[in-house]
Amino acid sequence: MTSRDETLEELGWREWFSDQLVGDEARDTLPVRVMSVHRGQIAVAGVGPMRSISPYIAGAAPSDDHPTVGDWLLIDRATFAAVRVLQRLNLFKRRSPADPRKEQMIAANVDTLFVVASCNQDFSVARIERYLVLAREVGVTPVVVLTKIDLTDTPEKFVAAVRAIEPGLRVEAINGRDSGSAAPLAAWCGKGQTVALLGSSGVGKSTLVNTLRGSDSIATQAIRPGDDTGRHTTTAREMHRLDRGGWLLDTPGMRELQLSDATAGISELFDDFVEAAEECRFSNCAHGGEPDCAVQAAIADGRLTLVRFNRWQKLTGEERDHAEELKRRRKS
Ligand SMILES: Nc1nc2c(ncn2[C@@H]2O[C@H](COP(=O)(O)OP(=O)(O)OP(=O)(O)O)[C@@H](O)[C@H]2O)c(=O)[nH]1
Ligand SMILES: [Mg+2]
Ligand SMILES: [Zn+2]
Repeated sequence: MTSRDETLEELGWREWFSDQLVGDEARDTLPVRVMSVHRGQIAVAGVGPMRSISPYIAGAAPSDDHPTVGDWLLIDRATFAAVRVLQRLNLFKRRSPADPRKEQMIAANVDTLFVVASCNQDFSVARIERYLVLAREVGVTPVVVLTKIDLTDTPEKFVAAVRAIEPGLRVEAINGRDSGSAAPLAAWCGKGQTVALLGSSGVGKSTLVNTLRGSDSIATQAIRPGDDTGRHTTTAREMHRLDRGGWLLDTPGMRELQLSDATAGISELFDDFVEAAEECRFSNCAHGGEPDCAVQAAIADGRLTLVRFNRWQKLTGEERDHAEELKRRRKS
Protein backbone atom coordinates (compact mmCIF):
# COMPACT_ATOMS: atom_id res chain seq x y z
CA MET A 1 0.00 0.00 0.00
CA THR A 2 1.36 3.43 -0.90
CA SER A 3 1.36 6.31 1.55
CA ARG A 4 -1.23 7.95 -0.67
CA ASP A 5 -3.66 5.06 -0.07
CA GLU A 6 -2.92 5.17 3.63
CA THR A 7 -3.67 8.86 3.87
CA LEU A 8 -6.91 8.45 2.00
CA GLU A 9 -7.92 5.46 4.13
CA GLU A 10 -7.39 7.50 7.25
CA LEU A 11 -9.81 9.99 5.77
CA GLY A 12 -12.40 7.25 5.28
CA TRP A 13 -11.63 6.30 1.66
CA ARG A 14 -12.72 2.78 0.76
CA GLU A 15 -13.49 0.58 -2.23
CA TRP A 16 -17.00 1.94 -2.53
CA PHE A 17 -15.42 5.24 -3.61
CA SER A 18 -12.35 4.09 -5.54
CA ASP A 19 -14.59 1.77 -7.62
CA GLN A 20 -16.44 4.84 -8.89
CA LEU A 21 -13.48 6.36 -10.73
CA VAL A 22 -13.97 6.10 -14.48
CA GLY A 23 -11.94 6.89 -17.60
CA ASP A 24 -9.19 9.43 -16.99
CA GLU A 25 -10.40 10.45 -13.55
CA ALA A 26 -7.64 8.56 -11.76
CA ARG A 27 -5.11 10.52 -13.84
CA ASP A 28 -6.73 13.94 -14.04
CA THR A 29 -8.40 14.36 -10.66
CA LEU A 30 -7.64 14.01 -6.96
CA PRO A 31 -10.08 12.59 -4.41
CA VAL A 32 -10.60 14.87 -1.41
CA ARG A 33 -13.00 14.80 1.52
CA VAL A 34 -15.12 17.79 2.48
CA MET A 35 -14.10 18.76 6.02
CA SER A 36 -16.31 21.79 6.47
CA VAL A 37 -18.72 24.07 4.69
CA HIS A 38 -18.52 27.79 5.35
CA ARG A 39 -20.47 30.33 3.34
CA GLY A 40 -19.46 29.78 -0.23
CA GLN A 41 -16.26 27.86 0.52
CA ILE A 42 -15.49 24.30 1.46
CA ALA A 43 -12.37 23.00 3.18
CA VAL A 44 -11.16 19.76 1.62
CA ALA A 45 -8.46 17.30 2.71
CA GLY A 46 -6.69 14.59 0.76
CA VAL A 47 -3.10 13.85 -0.02
CA GLY A 48 -1.20 17.09 0.51
CA PRO A 49 -2.28 20.22 2.33
CA MET A 50 -5.85 21.06 3.32
CA ARG A 51 -7.39 23.50 0.84
CA SER A 52 -10.27 25.89 0.73
CA ILE A 53 -12.10 25.75 -2.61
CA SER A 54 -15.37 26.79 -4.18
CA PRO A 55 -18.10 24.13 -3.96
CA TYR A 56 -19.40 25.16 -7.36
CA ILE A 57 -19.49 22.35 -9.92
CA ALA A 58 -19.88 23.42 -13.52
CA GLY A 59 -22.95 21.80 -15.05
CA ALA A 60 -24.17 20.05 -11.89
CA ALA A 61 -27.89 19.66 -11.31
CA PRO A 62 -29.34 21.41 -8.28
CA SER A 63 -29.61 19.95 -4.78
CA ASP A 64 -27.91 16.66 -4.03
CA ASP A 65 -25.03 17.03 -6.46
CA HIS A 66 -23.55 19.79 -4.38
CA PRO A 67 -20.87 18.85 -1.91
CA THR A 68 -21.74 18.69 1.75
CA VAL A 69 -19.59 17.89 4.76
CA GLY A 70 -18.32 14.29 4.72
CA ASP A 71 -18.56 14.04 0.95
CA TRP A 72 -15.86 12.61 -1.27
CA LEU A 73 -15.19 14.97 -4.11
CA LEU A 74 -13.01 14.74 -7.20
CA ILE A 75 -11.08 17.92 -7.88
CA ASP A 76 -9.07 18.83 -10.94
CA ARG A 77 -5.39 18.05 -10.37
CA ALA A 78 -4.25 21.26 -12.03
CA THR A 79 -6.86 23.84 -11.05
CA PHE A 80 -8.31 22.22 -7.89
CA ALA A 81 -11.79 23.02 -9.18
CA ALA A 82 -14.53 20.65 -8.00
CA VAL A 83 -15.38 18.12 -10.72
CA ARG A 84 -17.95 15.79 -9.19
CA VAL A 85 -19.26 14.41 -5.93
CA LEU A 86 -18.80 10.67 -5.61
CA GLN A 87 -21.88 8.62 -4.89
CA ARG A 88 -22.50 8.59 -1.16
CA LEU A 89 -22.65 5.68 1.23
CA ASN A 90 -25.42 7.60 2.96
CA LEU A 91 -26.75 11.13 3.35
CA PHE A 92 -28.39 12.78 6.34
CA LYS A 93 -30.88 15.48 5.43
CA ARG A 94 -33.85 17.23 6.90
CA ARG A 95 -36.61 19.53 5.81
CA SER A 96 -35.37 23.09 5.76
CA PRO A 97 -36.83 25.06 8.69
CA ALA A 98 -36.92 28.15 6.46
CA ASP A 99 -38.69 26.52 3.51
CA PRO A 100 -40.48 23.21 4.08
CA ARG A 101 -40.38 22.46 0.35
CA LYS A 102 -36.62 22.31 0.46
CA GLU A 103 -34.31 19.73 1.90
CA GLN A 104 -31.15 20.58 3.71
CA MET A 105 -28.18 18.27 3.60
CA ILE A 106 -26.60 17.66 7.00
CA ALA A 107 -23.77 15.16 6.45
CA ALA A 108 -22.64 12.42 4.09
CA ASN A 109 -20.74 9.15 4.42
CA VAL A 110 -21.29 8.64 8.13
CA ASP A 111 -20.44 5.36 9.87
CA THR A 112 -22.08 6.00 13.25
CA LEU A 113 -24.54 8.59 14.50
CA PHE A 114 -24.20 9.89 18.05
CA VAL A 115 -27.62 11.19 19.06
CA VAL A 116 -26.61 13.54 21.86
CA ALA A 117 -29.09 14.51 24.57
CA SER A 118 -28.57 15.87 28.08
CA CYS A 119 -29.93 14.69 31.43
CA ASN A 120 -31.72 17.91 32.31
CA GLN A 121 -34.94 19.85 31.60
CA ASP A 122 -34.18 19.80 27.88
CA PHE A 123 -34.44 15.99 27.71
CA SER A 124 -37.18 14.71 25.39
CA VAL A 125 -37.84 11.13 24.33
CA ALA A 126 -39.89 12.33 21.34
CA ARG A 127 -36.93 14.36 20.09
CA ILE A 128 -34.47 11.48 20.47
CA GLU A 129 -36.93 9.28 18.63
CA ARG A 130 -36.91 11.64 15.64
CA TYR A 131 -33.14 11.27 15.34
CA LEU A 132 -33.51 7.50 15.60
CA VAL A 133 -36.07 7.53 12.79
CA LEU A 134 -33.62 9.54 10.72
CA ALA A 135 -30.80 7.07 11.46
CA ARG A 136 -33.08 4.19 10.39
CA GLU A 137 -34.08 6.01 7.23
CA VAL A 138 -30.46 6.69 6.33
CA GLY A 139 -29.24 3.26 7.40
CA VAL A 140 -26.63 4.33 9.95
CA THR A 141 -26.18 2.75 13.39
CA PRO A 142 -27.21 5.16 16.14
CA VAL A 143 -25.76 5.43 19.64
CA VAL A 144 -27.66 7.60 22.08
CA VAL A 145 -25.17 9.60 24.14
CA LEU A 146 -26.67 10.98 27.32
CA THR A 147 -24.51 13.80 28.66
CA LYS A 148 -24.41 15.70 31.95
CA ILE A 149 -24.98 12.66 34.20
CA ASP A 150 -22.87 14.56 36.74
CA LEU A 151 -25.75 17.06 37.07
CA THR A 152 -28.52 14.60 37.95
CA ASP A 153 -29.16 12.33 40.94
CA THR A 154 -31.15 9.93 38.78
CA PRO A 155 -29.20 9.17 35.59
CA GLU A 156 -30.75 5.69 35.48
CA LYS A 157 -34.18 7.24 34.88
CA PHE A 158 -32.93 8.97 31.73
CA VAL A 159 -31.20 5.81 30.55
CA ALA A 160 -34.33 3.71 31.15
CA ALA A 161 -36.49 6.20 29.22
CA VAL A 162 -34.17 5.95 26.22
CA ARG A 163 -33.80 2.18 26.36
CA ALA A 164 -37.60 1.88 26.30
CA ILE A 165 -37.70 3.45 22.82
CA GLU A 166 -36.30 0.40 21.10
CA PRO A 167 -34.97 -2.97 22.23
CA GLY A 168 -31.22 -3.31 21.76
CA LEU A 169 -30.60 0.41 21.38
CA ARG A 170 -27.06 1.45 22.38
CA VAL A 171 -27.08 4.04 25.14
CA GLU A 172 -23.99 5.57 26.75
CA ALA A 173 -24.47 7.86 29.76
CA ILE A 174 -21.48 10.09 30.40
CA ASN A 175 -20.06 13.29 31.75
CA GLY A 176 -18.92 14.86 28.51
CA ARG A 177 -16.35 17.00 30.28
CA ASP A 178 -14.53 14.00 31.73
CA SER A 179 -12.28 12.00 29.42
CA GLY A 180 -12.49 8.85 31.55
CA SER A 181 -16.28 8.96 31.46
CA ALA A 182 -16.35 9.57 27.70
CA ALA A 183 -13.76 6.84 26.97
CA PRO A 184 -16.27 4.09 25.98
CA LEU A 185 -17.26 6.22 22.98
CA ALA A 186 -13.82 5.60 21.47
CA ALA A 187 -15.13 2.18 20.38
CA TRP A 188 -16.89 3.85 17.43
CA CYS A 189 -14.07 6.23 16.56
CA GLY A 190 -11.42 3.94 15.07
CA LYS A 191 -9.22 4.69 12.07
CA GLY A 192 -11.10 6.02 9.06
CA GLN A 193 -14.43 5.98 10.91
CA THR A 194 -16.78 8.96 10.73
CA VAL A 195 -19.07 9.70 13.65
CA ALA A 196 -21.65 12.48 13.28
CA LEU A 197 -23.00 14.24 16.36
CA LEU A 198 -26.57 15.49 16.18
CA GLY A 199 -28.74 16.99 18.90
CA SER A 200 -30.19 20.19 20.28
CA SER A 201 -28.11 23.23 21.07
CA GLY A 202 -26.39 23.07 24.44
CA VAL A 203 -26.44 19.29 24.94
CA GLY A 204 -22.64 19.17 24.78
CA LYS A 205 -21.72 18.02 21.28
CA SER A 206 -18.70 20.30 20.92
CA THR A 207 -17.67 19.66 24.51
CA LEU A 208 -17.57 15.96 23.72
CA VAL A 209 -15.49 16.53 20.60
CA ASN A 210 -13.03 18.55 22.67
CA THR A 211 -12.88 15.87 25.38
CA LEU A 212 -12.37 13.00 22.92
CA ARG A 213 -9.63 14.97 21.20
CA GLY A 214 -8.01 16.03 24.46
CA SER A 215 -8.16 19.68 23.42
CA ASP A 216 -10.35 22.70 23.98
CA SER A 217 -10.05 24.25 20.55
CA ILE A 218 -13.77 24.26 19.75
CA ALA A 219 -15.90 26.98 21.31
CA THR A 220 -18.56 25.90 23.81
CA GLN A 221 -20.92 28.01 25.84
CA ALA A 222 -23.01 27.73 29.01
CA ILE A 223 -26.71 26.96 28.54
CA ARG A 224 -29.61 29.20 29.65
CA PRO A 225 -30.32 28.59 33.32
CA GLY A 226 -34.10 29.03 32.96
CA ASP A 227 -34.87 26.15 30.63
CA ASP A 228 -31.46 24.50 30.02
CA THR A 229 -31.53 25.28 26.28
CA GLY A 230 -28.36 26.17 24.43
CA ARG A 231 -27.16 29.33 22.72
CA HIS A 232 -26.40 27.98 19.25
CA THR A 233 -22.67 28.28 19.72
CA THR A 234 -21.54 26.08 16.84
CA THR A 235 -22.54 27.62 13.51
CA ALA A 236 -20.88 25.37 10.92
CA ARG A 237 -20.69 21.65 10.25
CA GLU A 238 -17.12 20.49 10.56
CA MET A 239 -15.09 17.27 10.77
CA HIS A 240 -12.52 17.01 13.56
CA ARG A 241 -9.72 14.48 13.60
CA LEU A 242 -8.99 12.20 16.53
CA ASP A 243 -5.45 11.02 17.28
CA ARG A 244 -6.50 7.41 16.92
CA GLY A 245 -7.62 8.14 13.36
CA GLY A 246 -11.39 8.60 13.52
CA TRP A 247 -13.40 11.69 12.62
CA LEU A 248 -16.02 13.50 14.65
CA LEU A 249 -18.46 15.57 12.66
CA ASP A 250 -19.70 18.39 14.89
CA THR A 251 -22.90 20.16 13.86
CA PRO A 252 -24.86 23.21 15.00
CA GLY A 253 -27.66 22.33 17.45
CA MET A 254 -31.04 21.98 15.78
CA ARG A 255 -34.09 23.78 17.05
CA GLU A 256 -36.29 21.15 15.54
CA LEU A 257 -35.68 18.17 13.37
CA GLN A 258 -38.30 18.11 10.64
CA LEU A 259 -37.92 14.78 8.92
CA SER A 260 -38.07 14.62 5.16
CA ASP A 261 -39.42 11.46 3.53
CA ALA A 262 -38.91 9.28 6.55
CA THR A 263 -41.82 6.88 6.04
CA ALA A 264 -39.53 3.84 5.98
CA GLY A 265 -37.63 4.98 9.07
CA ILE A 266 -40.87 5.57 10.98
CA SER A 267 -42.23 2.15 10.00
CA GLU A 268 -39.03 0.49 11.18
CA LEU A 269 -38.90 2.21 14.54
CA PHE A 270 -42.62 1.58 15.09
CA ASP A 271 -42.77 -1.86 13.48
CA ASP A 272 -44.89 -3.21 16.36
CA PHE A 273 -47.59 -0.64 15.53
CA VAL A 274 -47.34 -1.31 11.80
CA GLU A 275 -47.74 -5.02 12.50
CA ALA A 276 -50.75 -4.49 14.73
CA ALA A 277 -52.36 -2.19 12.16
CA GLU A 278 -52.30 -4.99 9.60
CA GLU A 279 -54.92 -6.76 11.73
CA CYS A 280 -57.37 -3.82 11.77
CA ARG A 281 -60.68 -4.57 10.06
CA PHE A 282 -60.34 -1.62 7.66
CA SER A 283 -57.16 -1.29 5.65
CA ASN A 284 -57.40 2.52 5.90
CA CYS A 285 -58.15 2.41 9.65
CA ALA A 286 -57.05 5.61 11.40
CA HIS A 287 -57.01 3.79 14.77
CA GLY A 288 -59.29 6.47 16.22
CA GLY A 289 -62.34 4.46 17.28
CA GLU A 290 -63.19 2.41 14.18
CA PRO A 291 -64.69 -1.01 14.88
CA ASP A 292 -62.24 -3.90 15.26
CA CYS A 293 -59.16 -1.68 15.43
CA ALA A 294 -56.28 -3.98 16.36
CA VAL A 295 -54.05 -1.08 17.41
CA GLN A 296 -56.56 0.22 19.94
CA ALA A 297 -57.10 -3.35 21.13
CA ALA A 298 -53.35 -3.77 21.68
CA ILE A 299 -53.24 -0.51 23.65
CA ALA A 300 -56.25 -1.57 25.71
CA ASP A 301 -54.64 -4.83 26.78
CA GLY A 302 -51.22 -3.27 27.35
CA ARG A 303 -49.25 -4.81 24.47
CA LEU A 304 -48.66 -1.32 23.07
CA THR A 305 -48.51 1.97 24.96
CA LEU A 306 -50.57 5.09 24.41
CA VAL A 307 -47.57 7.44 24.65
CA ARG A 308 -45.80 5.67 21.80
CA PHE A 309 -49.06 5.51 19.85
CA ASN A 310 -49.34 9.30 20.08
CA ARG A 311 -45.74 9.83 18.95
CA TRP A 312 -46.22 7.39 16.06
CA GLN A 313 -49.39 9.21 14.99
CA LYS A 314 -47.65 12.57 15.17
CA LEU A 315 -44.75 11.46 12.98
CA THR A 316 -46.94 9.67 10.40
CA GLY A 317 -49.32 12.67 10.42
CA GLU A 318 -46.44 15.03 9.61
CA GLU A 319 -45.33 12.82 6.74
CA ARG A 320 -48.86 12.72 5.36
CA ASP A 321 -49.38 16.50 5.69
CA HIS A 322 -46.08 17.16 4.00
CA ALA A 323 -46.83 14.79 1.10
CA GLU A 324 -50.23 16.45 0.60
CA GLU A 325 -48.70 19.89 0.75
CA LEU A 326 -46.19 18.97 -1.94
CA LYS A 327 -48.93 17.51 -4.13
CA ARG A 328 -50.99 20.71 -3.77
CA ARG A 329 -48.06 22.89 -4.69
CA ARG A 330 -47.22 20.80 -7.71
CA LYS A 331 -50.78 21.13 -9.00
CA SER A 332 -51.05 24.89 -8.51
N1 LIG B 1 -21.69 19.40 33.83
C1 LIG B 1 -21.62 19.11 32.54
N2 LIG B 1 -21.60 20.12 31.65
C2 LIG B 1 -21.54 19.79 30.34
C3 LIG B 1 -21.46 18.45 29.89
N3 LIG B 1 -21.40 18.46 28.54
C4 LIG B 1 -21.43 19.77 28.17
N4 LIG B 1 -21.51 20.57 29.24
C5 LIG B 1 -21.62 22.04 29.24
O1 LIG B 1 -22.80 22.38 28.48
C6 LIG B 1 -22.61 23.63 27.81
C7 LIG B 1 -22.95 23.49 26.34
O2 LIG B 1 -22.03 22.67 25.72
P1 LIG B 1 -21.63 22.76 24.17
O3 LIG B 1 -20.61 21.73 23.93
O4 LIG B 1 -21.35 24.16 23.78
O5 LIG B 1 -23.02 22.31 23.50
P2 LIG B 1 -23.32 22.04 21.95
O6 LIG B 1 -24.18 20.83 21.89
O7 LIG B 1 -22.08 22.01 21.16
O8 LIG B 1 -24.21 23.32 21.56
P3 LIG B 1 -24.37 24.07 20.12
O9 LIG B 1 -23.03 24.28 19.55
O10 LIG B 1 -25.07 25.33 20.44
O11 LIG B 1 -25.23 23.15 19.29
C8 LIG B 1 -21.15 24.02 28.08
O12 LIG B 1 -21.13 24.96 29.14
C9 LIG B 1 -20.49 22.72 28.50
O13 LIG B 1 -19.39 22.90 29.38
C10 LIG B 1 -21.49 17.41 30.88
O14 LIG B 1 -21.49 16.21 30.58
N5 LIG B 1 -21.55 17.81 32.18
MG1 LIG C 1 -21.41 23.12 19.57
ZN1 LIG D 1 -56.83 0.49 13.57
